[in-house]
Amino acid sequence: MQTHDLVQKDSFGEKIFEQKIDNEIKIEPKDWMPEAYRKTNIRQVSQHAHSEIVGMLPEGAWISRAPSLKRKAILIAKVQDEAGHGLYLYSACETLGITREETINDLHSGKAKYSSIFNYPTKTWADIGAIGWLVDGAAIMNQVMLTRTSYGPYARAMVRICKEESFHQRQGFEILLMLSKGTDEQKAMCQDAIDRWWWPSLMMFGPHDSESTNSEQSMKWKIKRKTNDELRQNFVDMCAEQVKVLGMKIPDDKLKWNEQRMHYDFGEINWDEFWNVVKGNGPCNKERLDARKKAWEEGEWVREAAAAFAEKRKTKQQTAA
Ligand code: BYC
Repeated sequence: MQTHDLVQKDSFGEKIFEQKIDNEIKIEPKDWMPEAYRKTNIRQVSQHAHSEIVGMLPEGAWISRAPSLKRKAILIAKVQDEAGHGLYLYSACETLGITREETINDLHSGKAKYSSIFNYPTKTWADIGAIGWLVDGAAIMNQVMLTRTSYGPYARAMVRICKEESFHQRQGFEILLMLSKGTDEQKAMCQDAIDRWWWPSLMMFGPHDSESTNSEQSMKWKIKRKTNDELRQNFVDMCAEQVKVLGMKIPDDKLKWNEQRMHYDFGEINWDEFWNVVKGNGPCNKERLDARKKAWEEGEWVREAAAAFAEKRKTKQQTAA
């Protein structure tokens, strides 16, 4: 094929791509798509998958210390759900032409990011409640818009994930509600967890729109449907009301209802802390990555056994046919 044929084919493909984006038709794996669109999706979907898998660690640490059998069973189910989310997302990512191994290598080498939130420690049982209420709450706020993202496999994965995240958020809120009605010590534990998780949860939405390098293009391509600041504001508005039910306080002196804006005003995030964590220097970054690398190495024999079994089954089926 001549170079000009390729250019013509690309410009035809681009026209169809743009029409689909304009008309809210999903882009599917075999459709033509601009290379930068593919790369942006690989970046976002793989980082999202890594976040789900790394996100199992802070809560996983409390499975053996859950205060009752019922709490243990719920927490195990929740952590397993996160593993499932990671798997749907790694699979969605593979449809963009990258292998699972490549994405995982990028996580282990530090090339790919994962959500800053999972680099904080879980110090008490109340942290499990705060993660459910605030972290899963922030995640849903972001992910509901992603059910309408323009890349089909990502959008479809998000539908199921959102249903599960909604259960996660409620179970977290219920843990805090129980503690908030408990002894003075339990109430203090509840407030302490909210104090430590509030600001990192606001950081989950990413930098201000003015500092967000990817937002403008991702909004044009309808990968993102709302900006980082819009979603963060929606989250603050929601939590500022929910915290009243708990009888607890959000650790922000500037949090105040603004009648004109019809939104809550709130204080400034410590962006130095955010970027420090994103660059790998948060309280648990090293611990989290070491845990993931160890799990990958220790799981090698399982992957090899599964591949050998699949090969054996294929040969058997071919021989039978
Ligand atoms: N942490 O241009 P921007 C869960 C990076 S897990 C680390 O605004 P974008 C759960 C960003 O990647 C849910 N890095 O980026 C699991 C970019 O760097 P690169 C996780 C961050 O992509 C277990 C740079 O900063 N959710 O639910 O347009 C238990 C500039 O940012 C962060 C998702 O992953 C951060 N917080 O917007 C419980 C949702 N923020 O990549 C719960 C999917 C920004 O150019 N992702 N950066 O090197 C997204 O919606 C978007 O990627 C973001 C950022 C809103 C996060």
